Amino acid sequence: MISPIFLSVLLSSCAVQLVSAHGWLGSVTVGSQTFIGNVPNASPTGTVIRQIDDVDPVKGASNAFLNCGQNAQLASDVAQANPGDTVAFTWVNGDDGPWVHNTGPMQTYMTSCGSQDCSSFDSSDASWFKIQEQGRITPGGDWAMSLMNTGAPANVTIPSNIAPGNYLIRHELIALQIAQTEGGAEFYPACVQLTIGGTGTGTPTGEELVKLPGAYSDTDPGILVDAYSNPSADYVFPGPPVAAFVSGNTTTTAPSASSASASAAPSSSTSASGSCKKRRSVELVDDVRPRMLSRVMKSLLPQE
Ligand SMILES: [Cu+2]
Repeated sequence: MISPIFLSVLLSSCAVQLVSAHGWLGSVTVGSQTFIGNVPNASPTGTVIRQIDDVDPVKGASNAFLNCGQNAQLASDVAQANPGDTVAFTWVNGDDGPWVHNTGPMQTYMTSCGSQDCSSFDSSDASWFKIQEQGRITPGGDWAMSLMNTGAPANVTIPSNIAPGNYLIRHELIALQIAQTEGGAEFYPACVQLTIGGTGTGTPTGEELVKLPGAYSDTDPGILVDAYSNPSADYVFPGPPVAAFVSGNTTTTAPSASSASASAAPSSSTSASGSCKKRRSVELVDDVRPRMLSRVMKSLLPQE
């Protein structure tokens, strides 16, 4: 029998951990070089990932922070990359454990920083083009985002024919677990500063360029959507189509499920972070994973 006092202590200690249900871009590997992101709100050190100040999702399609994430700041460094390189985005939750959400698509955009180094480029009015999008792994199956629950990165290929220059690459997760209500979709954008070499000539057309925010509406079919009622329905990606020059785009976002754990980035897979999710309304029902429950929480729940 659980005493009411014990239960209330348990629940209030959970309350302070709710922040762990969200997350941020913890690190990125560009080609063979890995860069660690600054913890939100921590004193920044040199990196190529623009630092945010809040692990909570960006809410609302016209939110200014849709651009590069919550109050994103310029990063001091720039990663060198080449056309065709893999950029591996490793998202973590608020406690540095693996990403917790598993319902929703991922998309990747780029924008030119022009002749200037991206470390001084204000992207708020930038024109972005899409280079990648991925929804479910198989029709009616799990979303690609779920592969990151093991700590695996999402792998995106820099277009093999992209023109050289300074670019921001913007990876975006859209968590849809409460997106059946307008304004419920959770946006997690993150920007990485690159300089791309090579001799490519690929550029987007004018019609393929969009503003962020600006490209989405809260009522877009991929943003105001019940992700559960009809799993085999085609997902309608918000924003523009992938730019036409991105030929041979291999959108192998995250490794296949069978190899995910083998290639997963180091992570504390036994972390009890996010252990309180089952106690939070319907929003997180979808995200509950047994390994994320602490032993104590587990003992309070029906055995699965
Ligand atoms: Cu979250």
